[in-house]
Amino acid sequence: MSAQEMEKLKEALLDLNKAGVLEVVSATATTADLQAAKLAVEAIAGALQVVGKRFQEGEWFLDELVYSGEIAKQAMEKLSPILCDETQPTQGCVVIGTVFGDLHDLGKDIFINFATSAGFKVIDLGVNVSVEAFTKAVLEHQPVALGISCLLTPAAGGIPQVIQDLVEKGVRESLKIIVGGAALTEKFSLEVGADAFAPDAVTGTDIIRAWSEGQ
Ligand code: B1M
Repeated sequence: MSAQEMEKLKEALLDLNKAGVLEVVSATATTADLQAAKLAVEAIAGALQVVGKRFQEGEWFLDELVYSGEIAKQAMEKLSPILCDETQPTQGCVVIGTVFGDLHDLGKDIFINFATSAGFKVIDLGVNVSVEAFTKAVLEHQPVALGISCLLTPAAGGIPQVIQDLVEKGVRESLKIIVGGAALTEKFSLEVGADAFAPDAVTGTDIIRAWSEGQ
């Protein structure tokens, strides 16, 4: 995908031009080129940064926020099969979900695609995941790592609650915990007891790969 095509994709999303976005990603998907798909994801994520800024500054309202999210989700669904190469040898299991109170899933799903491509079996708990559901999945699947995504500052307090529950159930020491998402910082993540903060899906995948390999 050329810089021009990336710009076209970004502009189409910022114009809320769903047909234009899907046209570019469909063309990318037919090439089955992993690098091009990654660049398309980068363009979509870049556009969503601008959406967030427009929303924050009162230039755009909830309608636009919702619709841009829907377009991005449909675009990601087209790119997902390329990003999600399941032919790699297995690296173990990871359980992933978005914290309770938070419905954002685009970043989590990108991380899942990358982790799956790196050979992990991913148990996706979805969004708005309760403390009990996180703990139940950890007990059931005994993953190498638990991943928690969080984009809403008011929901971030749910993360230490999950970690505390794992401590109380005696399973905290048996797994690593990675957190990511726009509402979090490395400082907060480590303070609440996570083992790592991932600023992006690629870094997150590198971290869980290192854990899986015993580093
Ligand atoms: Co909302 N939203 N939203 N939103 N939304 C944000 C997050 C916000 C920053 C916008 C803003 O005001 N600037 C703001 C949160 C402010 C805050 O608390 N800090 C906000 C708000 C306020 C809200 C509502 C409250 C709006 C309202 O109703 N008044 C509401 C909340 C609903 C709820 O969750 N209870 C709401 C709703 C929505 C939509 C549903 C409309 C839609 C989500 C669609 C969806 O996800 N299916 C939406 C969208 C699209 C956004 C923005 C514009 C884009 C988010 C996104 O998908 N980014 C966002 C603005 C922003 O983020 N700057 C915003 C692209 C994505 C690829 O990035 O998720 O950061 P990200 O993921 C990255 C990394 O962070 C990392 O990897 C990804 C790829 O590299 N990563 C991980 C993420 N999770 C990871 C987990 C890992 C590892 C890496 O390990 C486990």
